[in-house]
Parts: sequence; structure tokens; C-alpha cells
Amino acid sequence: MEVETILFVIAAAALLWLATVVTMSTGAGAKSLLAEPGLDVIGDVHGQAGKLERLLARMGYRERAGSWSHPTRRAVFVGDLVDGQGDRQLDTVRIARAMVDSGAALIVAGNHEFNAVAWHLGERKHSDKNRRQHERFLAEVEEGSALHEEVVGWFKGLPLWLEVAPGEYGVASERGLRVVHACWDPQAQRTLRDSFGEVPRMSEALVAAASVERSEAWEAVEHLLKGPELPVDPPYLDKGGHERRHARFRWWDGAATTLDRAVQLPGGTTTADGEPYPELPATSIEPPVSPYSGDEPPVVHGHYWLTGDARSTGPTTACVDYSAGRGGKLVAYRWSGESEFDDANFVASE
Ligand SMILES: [Mn+2]
Repeated sequence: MEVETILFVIAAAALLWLATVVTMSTGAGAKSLLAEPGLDVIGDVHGQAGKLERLLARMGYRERAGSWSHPTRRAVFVGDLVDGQGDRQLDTVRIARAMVDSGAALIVAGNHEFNAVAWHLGERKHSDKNRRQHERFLAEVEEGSALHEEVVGWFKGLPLWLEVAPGEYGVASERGLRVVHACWDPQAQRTLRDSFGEVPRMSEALVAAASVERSEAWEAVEHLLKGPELPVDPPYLDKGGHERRHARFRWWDGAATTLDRAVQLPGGTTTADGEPYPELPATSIEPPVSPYSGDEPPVVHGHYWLTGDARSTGPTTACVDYSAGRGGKLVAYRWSGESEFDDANFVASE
């Protein structure tokens, strides 16, 4: 080989190496190298254990002796580990549970864990519609088995929300962090605290009380785990093809004071006749909860089946559900103590 050729090969190799280093220190790579303490809040997994493993690996978590962990950070699951289209329902529960048991993660309950407990207790109607929503989990766990009872038993210990104080878990911050599955609603939290203690968990007593439609506990759990809704007309078809007359309220949006702005309907929604859903009128509404104030601690939640690139919904509100249960990416927000969210801190499984 001629000297020029050798020099060219060396130069090309050096450039390639440099490019790799630069790539790793920008974009998603930089987030995977985070060494400071913090909480990585992971969206609704819905049985997609492969997406969860990829996301954890991307964030620098490693699996050792059957449990994933990070040298300086903790994961937080926003609930809805199960149901949906995922074909690794139990693997998802095992991964999350091992992390929670070893202190590598925290978790709050989702509406699908609530439904799983209510189904097992016989508090949720065993209708065809409800069975279809829950059938992948029931098939994997073998309905009525000892394993079914054991997994549901773990769900019963899950808290309904999480409030992280400044300095807690070694994360320096001015305001701390809040995590809830669907909606941060202080009124709903007060209602549940009155009957079920300072940090209510999804006990049999709570699930039984919250299964009585229109009861105070039912309404509180609806708000926290499913999100408050507003009446809409005409009715629309939900993702299961069922006609619905209530739609999700955009509680994170301080400007959501008129119906057109306050209602969150997924793209492509149709009326019962299959017509494109009409634009709603700009009539003023009675908000079912007070819109979240920017002066409060930042809050991360899941549940809303968002699509597209992950971004916060306000300075102090961020949703990490980007439809992993239905073909979307699994998303996390990597919080390191900031009082306002920064879109650069979202990471996705792919
Ligand atoms: Mn949900």
C-alpha cells in the first residue's frame, strides 16, 4: 500500500470515530449518558415488554440478577402496565415489579390495574366488552389461577399518585415532582384521603367503594385514573367502536375555557354514522377540575394516547403516553429536578 493510501485510511477511521463520539454526545445519546440523580418517568407500557427493555437500555439501565437498575437514577411507572395489544403482559409486570421491589423504580396505579383488581373481586361487570379489554392479560395469567391472585395482590398495593418532595430520592429541586396516571386533581385526592389515609393504595376497600357508580370515591378515581370528561353532542365512536357522549377534558390547558378548546378527541374521530366529527362550538364551559396552575410543582402523567413527537403540554405538565399500546413508541421524561419541563428530556424506545 502506498503511504498516501495508508494516511487516507487512518484519516477516514479517525473521522468515523469522531462522528460516533459527536453523535453519542448529542440527541438521544446524551440522555442515555445522564449520570446525575433523577427520576425517569415511563409511559403506559400496555404489555409491550420489548419496548420497555429497549427504552430502559437506551436510558442506561442494565439488567442484573433479574432486575433492571441505573447507577444514579430511578424509574417511575405511570401505570397501565397491562391490557392493550401487548403480547408480553406478564413480562411487563415482572420487570416493573422487580424494579419496584428492589428500589430501582416507583409506580402509581393506572385505570387498567384498577380494572384488573375490580374484575378479580367481581366488582367489574364480566361483560363481553370488559372481557375483550382485559383478555390478553387474562389469557397469560390464566384467569382464576394462583398467579392471577398473586399479580392482582401486587396491584392492590399500588398508590394512586406520587408526590416527590424537594431533595427526596437524592434529587435536588425547588418544587419536587408529581406523578399521577391521568389527572392531578386535589379535590379528588382530598376525598380519597378522608376515607383511605394520606397515601391511598388500591386496596379492596377502595376498589369496592370506587366501583359504585356516581359515588364520591368513584368520581375521585375517575378523575385521577381516567381523567375528567365533558358532555359532547353529537355522540362519537371511541376506539372500541362504542358510542360515547362524554369526551376527555384538557385539564393541563389553562386556556381550555370553551368547548372547542377544552375537549380532547383523537384524530379521525367520527360520529355514530361514521361521518367526520364536526368542530365543536366555542361555547364557554364549566371546567370539571381547575386547570393546572403554572405555579405548582411539575406533574407527569400518562393515559391520553398522544401521537407524534413527545413534547410537554405546558411548562409544568407533561404526558408520557405516546400510544405504545397501539403501535406507538414508549416514551419517558427524564427529570433531574427542573421546575419547568424541557422537551429535550423526553426519550423514546425507538
Ligand atoms: Mn390509562
